[in-house]
Amino acid sequence: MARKTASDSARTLEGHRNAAGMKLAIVASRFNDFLVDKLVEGAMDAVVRHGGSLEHTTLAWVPGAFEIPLAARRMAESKKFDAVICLGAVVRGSTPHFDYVAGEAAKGIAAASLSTGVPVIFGVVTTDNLEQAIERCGTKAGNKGFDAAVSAIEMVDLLRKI
Ligand code: INI
Repeated sequence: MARKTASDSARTLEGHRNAAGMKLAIVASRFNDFLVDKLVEGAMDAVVRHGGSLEHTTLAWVPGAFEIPLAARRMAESKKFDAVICLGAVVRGSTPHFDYVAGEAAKGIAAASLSTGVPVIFGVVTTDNLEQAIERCGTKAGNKGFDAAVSAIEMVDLLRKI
């Protein structure tokens, strides 16, 4: 159902969350893999719950969040995928170079999306401490991997309508 707008006459575009037939890629970083594994599970759960298929989903592992952009960009450039979902966990407490790793991951993911025109979704958990990270990886604060996959599905459908 399209969102209501202030004007009845405005044409409103909104992506639907139906992943049937979509080819999705996930790029996941192994650093903090006890957290990232949960994000991957969440993303795959979202794909299946929204009508997608894991047979059409490709998972690529990279060493850390810093390496996500290059792999994500290569996957997006390949045009084999409708969207690329980037998953990682960067925890400030244990990362003196947190700002560099998290910042480069965020910038690189955005650049990959804009330069290829393929939705490349930011599902990297960046937190001050481990407790906050655990909360975002499938406990108190939901699962950011699930959320990232839903964003990917919605963006693929939206771009098809524009
Ligand atoms: N990579 C992460 O994904 N999360 C982190 O918390 C992290 N810490 O703590 O340093 C991290 N570092 C590795 C980095 O992403 C690169 O893999 C490494 O610097 C090699 O380029």
